[in-house]
Amino acid sequence: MLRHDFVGSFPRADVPLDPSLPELALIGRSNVGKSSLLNALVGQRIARVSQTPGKTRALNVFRIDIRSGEWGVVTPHAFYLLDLPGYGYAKASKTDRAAFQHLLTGCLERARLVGVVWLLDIRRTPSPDDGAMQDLLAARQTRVLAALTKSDKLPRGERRPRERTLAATLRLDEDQAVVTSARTGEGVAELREAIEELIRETVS
Ligand SMILES: Nc1nc2c(ncn2[C@@H]2O[C@H](COP(=O)(O)OP(=O)(O)OP(=O)(O)O)[C@@H](O)[C@H]2O)c(=O)[nH]1
Ligand SMILES: [Mg+2]
Repeated sequence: MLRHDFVGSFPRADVPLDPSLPELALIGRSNVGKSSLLNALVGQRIARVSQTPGKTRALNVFRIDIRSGEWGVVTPHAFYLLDLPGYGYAKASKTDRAAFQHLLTGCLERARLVGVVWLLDIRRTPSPDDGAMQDLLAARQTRVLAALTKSDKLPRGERRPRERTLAATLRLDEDQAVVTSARTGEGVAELREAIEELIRETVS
């Protein structure tokens, strides 16, 4: 991913984006590291990060231009990356939680959404909210890349076994899951490639 632009911050999921391009959403519990991973993917701090859950409060849209050169041929692909509020933040007000949920489910219905990057903290057992998200994604047959975040907080030797356990719990293929850390950069290139592959598949 080379070029990126901040398109805007929107309170509603049905905002029209012009030009129309494939879209990919970052979803996961509050504080799981969505905005941090977005920054790691593009290699720059474009999304706001905070220690306090509930930082991202709107649909933030970034336009990404991929340029992959093979055999001297440069193929440009562009898509929108959608950074969303997290789910499951217990301390958020009831109104906020309902609004965030509405935004999230609305985004899953966007006509040009090609899939989601679903973030799960590698150290944690999936929460009931994660389970509800899993059901929603399955019902909608949304394509999922799972990013297991904050791997730097787990000793190296425990990462693969934990990846296998989580993939089994969430009924994901192991090639759908990537161990990542926004802090050390582990898995970021691999995730970037998986995203680019998904975008390429949908536009070709
Ligand atoms: N150690 C470690 N901390 C991380 C990593 N990624 C994010 N964090 C920290 O986790 C906290 C939350 O990160 P955010 O990127 O704001 O999380 P978010 O999912 O966007 O949160 P909301 O917008 O509130 O839903 C911040 O304190 C980050 O510094 C990581 O890979 N390793
Ligand atoms: Mg955020």
